[in-house]
Amino acid sequence: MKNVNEAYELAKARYAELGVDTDAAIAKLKEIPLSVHCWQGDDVIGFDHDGPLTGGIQTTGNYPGKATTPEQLFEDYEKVFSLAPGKKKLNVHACYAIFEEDGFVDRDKLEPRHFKKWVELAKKYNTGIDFNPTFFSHPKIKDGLTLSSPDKATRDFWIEHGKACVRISEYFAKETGYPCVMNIWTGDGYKDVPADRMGPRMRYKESIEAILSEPFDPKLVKPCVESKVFGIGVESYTVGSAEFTLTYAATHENVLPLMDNGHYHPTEVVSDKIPALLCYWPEIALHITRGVRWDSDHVLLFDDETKEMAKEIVRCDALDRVYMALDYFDASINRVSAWVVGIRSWEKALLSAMVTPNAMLKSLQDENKLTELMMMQEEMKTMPFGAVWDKYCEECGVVAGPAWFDEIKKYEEEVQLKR
Ligand code: RNT
Ligand code: ZN
Repeated sequence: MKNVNEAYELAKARYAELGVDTDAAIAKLKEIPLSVHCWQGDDVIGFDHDGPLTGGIQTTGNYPGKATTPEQLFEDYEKVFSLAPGKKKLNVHACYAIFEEDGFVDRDKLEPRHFKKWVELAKKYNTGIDFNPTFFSHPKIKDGLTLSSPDKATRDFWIEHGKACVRISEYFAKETGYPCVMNIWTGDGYKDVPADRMGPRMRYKESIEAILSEPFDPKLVKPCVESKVFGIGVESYTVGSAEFTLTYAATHENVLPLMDNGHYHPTEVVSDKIPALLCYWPEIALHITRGVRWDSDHVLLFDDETKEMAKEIVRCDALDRVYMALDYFDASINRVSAWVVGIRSWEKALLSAMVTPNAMLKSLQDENKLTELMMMQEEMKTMPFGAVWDKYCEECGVVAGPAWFDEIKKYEEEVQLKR
């Protein structure tokens, strides 16, 4: 892009007037890892089954060119990494196990060797891997339930899956040198009014305890529990509700709460929950998504709530205490472009938060100068942020401005549409 440096120098001077060091912000953001979900590439299907996506989550759309093999997914992932700036980590679901000559094993028997290729990809990018046991899209889900099922054999199968994932998570951490955030989410629940709400929760609690009785080094493996308010076909009752998971994490050593911002009632905002949890938790985890009217997992955009979440992480000085992961899936548009737009949106949100004069705004609040605070917050919205963003992209070696989409068009024509 033309004039990136000239525009940046002007912008830098404007920000300097407010006491903001844009060079420092750019340098810092380059070091902040963002966990990039592999499941945007193939509509949350994976490689271990032929069946549909189940468990209360859904993708909509059938844009051509979906990755259906590990090779294709890796190819797409690499394209994404070349078009989105910043330090990325891989985020893999257990259903993305890669079975080679020695063949298929079920989820309770998964071993590190089934993820060897993922480790090779991570090493290529000198990064780590986050991991997720997959408690959906599988015949052993009985009547919509996994870890909370009244059937012991069903629970045991899924507990064994969880334990296998703890071992794989530790393998990832040891191989890559980066801790592995291992997130437990199940879609367990009921479509209609249940007769017993506590029973499934007690069983869920015991099952998670059984999974995490598998020995692990808490410096290497960071287990999380993710809450949810409802799912498709599971509207009346969700076993892993917000209160359940937050209390589980609070009462069990070495377990973190994970908030997905699609998983609350529509007027609740995770931007307000982040600083609440940071008052108590040394570390928390996030799934960053965009819900449109429900937990629709639309592609993340640089919108107001996205910016507000990033602002909270930055102004609480918590960039090293919050594990940030993307979690959305759109099958109605080019999937690689969807991936890139979401990553770029979160990186923009973080950079924009980092060039906000947070200390000055805080002191206006503390001095009760609320008229001036409102005015300043509005003025900030028209600062020349775009010039700082373009500079960040160029420094990261990715295309600034919309020209990155030329690459998508080329890739779609030459690779995706030939699949
Ligand atoms: C579902 C949860 C969960 C999944 C992924 C695929 O509502 O958000 O995190 O999206 O595990
Ligand atoms: Zn999620």
